[in-house]
Amino acid sequence: MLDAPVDAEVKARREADLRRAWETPKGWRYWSAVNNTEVGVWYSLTAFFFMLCAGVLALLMRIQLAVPDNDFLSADRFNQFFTMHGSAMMFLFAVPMFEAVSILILPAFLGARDMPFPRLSAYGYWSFLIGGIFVLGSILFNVAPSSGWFMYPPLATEQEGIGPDIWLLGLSFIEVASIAAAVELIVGTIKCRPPGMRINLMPLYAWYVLVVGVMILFAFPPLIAGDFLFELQRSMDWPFFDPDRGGDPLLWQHLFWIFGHPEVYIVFLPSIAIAAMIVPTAAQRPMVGYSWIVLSAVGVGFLSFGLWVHHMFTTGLPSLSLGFFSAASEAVVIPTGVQIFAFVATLMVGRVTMSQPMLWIAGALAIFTAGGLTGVMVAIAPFDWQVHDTYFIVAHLHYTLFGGMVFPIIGGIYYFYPFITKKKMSDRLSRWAFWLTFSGFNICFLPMHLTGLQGMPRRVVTYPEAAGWDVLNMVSTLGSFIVAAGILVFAWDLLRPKGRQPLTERNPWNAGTLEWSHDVPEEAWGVRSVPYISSRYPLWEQPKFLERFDDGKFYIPDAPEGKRETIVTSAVDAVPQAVVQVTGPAWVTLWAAAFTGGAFILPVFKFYWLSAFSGVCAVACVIYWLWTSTAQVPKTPMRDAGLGLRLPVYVTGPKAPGWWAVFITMLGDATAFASLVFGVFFFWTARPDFPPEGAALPDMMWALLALLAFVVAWGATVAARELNRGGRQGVARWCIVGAVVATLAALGGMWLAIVLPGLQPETHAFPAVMYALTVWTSAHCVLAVVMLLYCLAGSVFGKLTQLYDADLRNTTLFWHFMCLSGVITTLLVGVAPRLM
Ligand code: HEM
Ligand SMILES: [Cu+2]
Repeated sequence: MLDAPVDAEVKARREADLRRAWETPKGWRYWSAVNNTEVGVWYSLTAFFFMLCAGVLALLMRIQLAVPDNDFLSADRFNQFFTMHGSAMMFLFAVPMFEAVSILILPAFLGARDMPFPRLSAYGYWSFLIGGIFVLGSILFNVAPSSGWFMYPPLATEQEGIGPDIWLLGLSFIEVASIAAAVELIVGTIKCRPPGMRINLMPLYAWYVLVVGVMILFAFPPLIAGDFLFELQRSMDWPFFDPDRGGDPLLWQHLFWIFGHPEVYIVFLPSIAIAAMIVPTAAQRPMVGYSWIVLSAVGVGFLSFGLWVHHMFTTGLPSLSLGFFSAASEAVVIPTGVQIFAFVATLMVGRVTMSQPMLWIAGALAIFTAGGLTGVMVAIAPFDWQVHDTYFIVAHLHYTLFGGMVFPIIGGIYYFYPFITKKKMSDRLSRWAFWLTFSGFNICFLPMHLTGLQGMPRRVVTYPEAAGWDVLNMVSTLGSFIVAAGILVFAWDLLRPKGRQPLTERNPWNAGTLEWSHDVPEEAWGVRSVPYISSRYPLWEQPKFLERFDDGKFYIPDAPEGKRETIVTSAVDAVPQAVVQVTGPAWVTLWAAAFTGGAFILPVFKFYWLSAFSGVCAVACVIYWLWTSTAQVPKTPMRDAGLGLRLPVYVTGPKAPGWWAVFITMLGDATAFASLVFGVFFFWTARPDFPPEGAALPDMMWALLALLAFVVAWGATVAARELNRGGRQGVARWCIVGAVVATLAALGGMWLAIVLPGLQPETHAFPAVMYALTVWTSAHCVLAVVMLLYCLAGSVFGKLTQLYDADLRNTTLFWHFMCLSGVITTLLVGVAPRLM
């Protein structure tokens, strides 16, 4: 079948259909596009732009520090600058850049037509843009946050002005967008691989996407939970971090670093991923030690969650935990080393030819390794006591971040540029950019190790001449401008018009992985046909691959209904399961993002009602978007997928990408909740006055009634799913109504339990924590009601039927988590305080 010729007329017709289905909107409608190629490019360029902004702040700081007793910047400005520089680099550049690049190229790696939820990508992008402009823009109005990128209380809780609120709310908003993108990337890797691409044939990049996506999923929620508590303290004066009223600033440090340390690896692993694609191409041979690399990547991801305490070595922890976290911090060197050695081995056994991207990768390896070495030093607690909060740390963190992130990303851009534009970037400019950046970087940051050892603290606006740090600082400043020159050369090469430059040939680096099968840049359909994969480097190892691919001889080479479709396969073995529709262009994603932004941003200015209104509008937009896209009963249940395969066009339950998306989102959500629970146990064990002597305790009876109502609501939802599946839709609808009523009852019971006994959240951390748990779970109750009503409407209007029940199954899945957190909340509120 694969060798039979394809009729030219059929081929042309299929191509025309595909072209029509995947057409990019023209004119101003272009901005309603949702396809990964458009969104990915906007996303990457925006992240790059934010990086340049953060870089300008760095240069201004370096000017200030060039000479002693300088007054180029005021102290307050300087504080805003380093806070913004650090926060923007981490939240607006490092993480989003990875997600942006992945959205752009992952479908090509997987031979998919698009990401599974294109509108979600677009929503994530617009949220990122709005949030980023808001957070970064604050610097122009001189109101930016200024207490450092980790916002330690009490400094940040006491601070006047809206700076900390901008940080807490603006960045929470961006974190939500980051999680949305992570969900999309994880589901894409699990469910949208081409037939035959078993999990052990996945390109290494996809493995890293999976690992990093999962890390984002578990690392960001603790920070969101922390932000939530923090903002409650700032706006409502609930004293979570105030020791005078039973709070504890260390709780913030824990929550921040449970996020903050994995974050370092979230930033660094994607670069390894890029290197893992470039290295085999440069060596022209398959990667050595594929399984070892995968294992170590998973190992690093896992270990990185056990290290956070090494950022708190100076807070007076018991020496047992010092020893443990110190050892664990050293242990992470092993899996990191395995990956780097595998790369070096591949390069040694291959014949390395390619220079442009490889140069940057080599620079990255050198710089990152140097940063890793100082990391090993500061992981030893007594050494850290000496250099904590000095320029030694500034040097260390820039070596790891610059070497681990900026260099590989630039290398990756050189490598993938021809894939996106069919042009190459300039060899000559690349060399200039590299050597300027590389030498400038070392001139800037190498001396900082010394300034640090000589005692210069970080985050100081200036220093006296007598300290003797002036020469080293001047050198650093010169270096920073050399880096800037290098980055500018790179940016120029990236953005300069290349109209007259000839197109490159297809697969210019002679790579072996699937993404290079793309040929025609103007065709927006992604892949001409979804291939069958039987090797890790199909372009090297599968005979006649490109020919068959181009002729559309593999799966879904057409779009008979003019719809955008992609293939869904099973999670481990990539057995084809369905051809599903993906969503097309829409403005509603932009609106949804704008209203979500309103909900997060308006409270900064104390417009609480407007914010609530904006939140309602955001939910309305999302409902409209789902109602008009996924909630569609297909006309024909099966479709010819090519190669003699017939596949359903609708799947529900664990086969469906949507089910996975809910499951994964709920894992993240449960992690945020678990962080709040961690807070309860933290106070319980760390504070003798939790609850304080003679304090009012929540009412046990109402809490237990609420617990009961949660269980009933859960049972009714499960019953609705089963009855609907059994064809008894009428009863199923009543069950849904029952679930709604029970949820509202649970909501009421929870509030009565804390309001009736007269708990006052402003007085002490104990009632504040009880309130916080209740607020969190209440918000989920409201969401649960919305989801149930959505299902009810779907059932009434014929969008949710016996066979097409994905919405109800997803809602039930949500309810499993909801019920669990409801039960835990009511037990913690109603029962636990009596045991403390
Ligand atoms: C030319 C490039 C860069 C220069 C000259 C530079 C310079 C600086 C300076 C002067 C500080 C403040 C040090 C202090 O006062 O304590 C700083 C802090 C920081 N930088 Fe950079 N930086 C650069 C690139 C980056 C990159 C690429 C990243 C991350 C991807 C990054 C992340 C950070 C972080 C997280 C902080 C800590 C902020 C804080 O203390 O709150 N920097 N940098
Ligand atoms: Cu760390």
